[in-house]
Amino acid sequence: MNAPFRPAGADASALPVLKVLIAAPRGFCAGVDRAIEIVERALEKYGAPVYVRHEIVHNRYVVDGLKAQGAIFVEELDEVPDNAPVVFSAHGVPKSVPAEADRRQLLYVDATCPLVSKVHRQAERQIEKGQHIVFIGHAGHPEVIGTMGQVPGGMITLVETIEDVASLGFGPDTPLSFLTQTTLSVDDTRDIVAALQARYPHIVAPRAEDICYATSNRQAAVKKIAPASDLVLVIGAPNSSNSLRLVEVAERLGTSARLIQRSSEIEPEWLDGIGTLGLTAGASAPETLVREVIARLSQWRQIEEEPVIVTEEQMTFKLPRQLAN
Ligand code: 2E6
Ligand code: F3S
Repeated sequence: MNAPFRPAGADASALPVLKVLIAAPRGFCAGVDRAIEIVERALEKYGAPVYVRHEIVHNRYVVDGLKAQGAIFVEELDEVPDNAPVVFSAHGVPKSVPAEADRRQLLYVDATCPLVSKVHRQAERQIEKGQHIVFIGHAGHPEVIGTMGQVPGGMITLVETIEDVASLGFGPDTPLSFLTQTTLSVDDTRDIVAALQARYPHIVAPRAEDICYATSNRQAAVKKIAPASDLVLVIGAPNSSNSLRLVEVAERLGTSARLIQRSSEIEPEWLDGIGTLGLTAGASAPETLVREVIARLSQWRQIEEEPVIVTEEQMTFKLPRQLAN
């Protein structure tokens, strides 16, 4: 049965109720806020065009907004002309990238999230101490490429799963440490770390958890809304690691979940038989897209929004010196 449709201005109370459990925290984290502000300030200070190496954050709406202001997005530095400023994305870059920028005397600004940079510094320290690093992350993700590129090849080994841990070939005397990507599943990572510690009891853990506060808070909020929801919608991009993890969290609790980039993807049939909908947004998805989803849902249903707050976030990060005031 197709959901009734409400033309603009018609009486919403005639429509069936849809309770929307809206997760908090959701959406932008401090690292994303900072990265976007870096591009905007670079445009103000240097004028357009400003080049950005990789999507500044994994969100098309954000990227299109910055393109409209004069940003040009590229994947590699060889696409940046010699006299143009370039910003490195929030996900971080291998050491070879600033080295190449220095060699070419490019003006660059690094928008790597400070919590990713912290992992980079830990990697350097662990290598200085003579430890081989086992890095837990998703192959091919730009943050993984960036973090693995902080240390010489052959000194860091990627594992994605417990099965990867079982096939590691280190002897019992190899000095080992581990680090992780910032946007992993909290639950999967706990299991992978346990498998590593079981095989290599001497492996050195990071000083503090590498999974960032925003990732773990957004997962905790989905754990709260999913059991009470008939369907969870996650606003985020298919290449956004932290957003994909939110879909997984809901599904593992037995609730169907869909990743959407924009409200226009929502089909009215998705609401058939749905009384309670969970709604959240990945760390790179702006709040305006959440409001857009609520507006679309209200074409078919009388929306009763209920915020579900697991914690309040206060984190902010300073801008790089080049762009601070
Ligand atoms: C940088 C590091 C972590 O795919 P991922 O979740 O890493 O990235 P975005 O851009 O979706 O989220 C923000 C971010 C930036 N997270
Ligand atoms: Fe940084 Fe975590 Fe956001 S690593 S960019 S605070 S998702």
